[in-house]
Amino acid sequence: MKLFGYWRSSATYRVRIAMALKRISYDYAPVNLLKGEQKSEAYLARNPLGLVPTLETEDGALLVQSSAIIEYLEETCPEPTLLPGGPVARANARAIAASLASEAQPFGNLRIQKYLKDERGFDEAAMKDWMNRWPGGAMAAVENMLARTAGDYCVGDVPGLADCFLVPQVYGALRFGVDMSAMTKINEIYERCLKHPAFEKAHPDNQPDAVK
Ligand SMILES: N[C@@H](CCC(=O)N[C@@H](CS)C(=O)NCC(=O)O)C(=O)O
Repeated sequence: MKLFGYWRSSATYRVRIAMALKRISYDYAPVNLLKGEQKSEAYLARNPLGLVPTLETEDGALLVQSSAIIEYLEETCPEPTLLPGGPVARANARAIAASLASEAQPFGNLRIQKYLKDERGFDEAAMKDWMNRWPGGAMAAVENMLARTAGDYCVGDVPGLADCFLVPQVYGALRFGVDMSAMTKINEIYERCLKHPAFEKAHPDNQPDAVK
């Protein structure tokens, strides 16, 4: 399989964590978002959304949207599973992942940042305020959900789907100055995940296209 992505992309990072947890090996094809390669004709032919990641499967299918890619991996490589036991725990894991994927990450995406800075004149302080209010606000809601679901990881004591979404979101939030000081459980899980070998392998700094 071949994963098209970018080292700092949170959506690519989710897929890398899932693949590392499942011990799936793959080739990596960097797409430089800062150079706009996601909008090139060649890349759009692979991913009509113009976003990373894209996963090319062994039989040549081109999969887009990190949630759909992770579901595909779960279906085709069920062990070790990313989902906790029991329908309620599974619903909670999916709810945390969905909250981060649809209510936090989109508001901090590169194209939104570019629009706010270039077309709306947002300076650094206004950007920080935006990041705290929108992605940060959604993360604060997830912190409250974790009070019901977390053990050592987001749902129970085994890392899984929700952690694949949480860790990249925290990585981005730290970059963009989101105040996470009151997000005790999120910080605790993040620190624990960083020490886990699969999360370490998937970390942006450990990717071939990482800029040191
Ligand atoms: N919902 C999509 C989000 C993908 C996404 O937003 N990717 C970002 C990087 S994290 C991207 O490609 N941004 C490029 C741009 O904004 O032009 C997914 O989960 O795959």
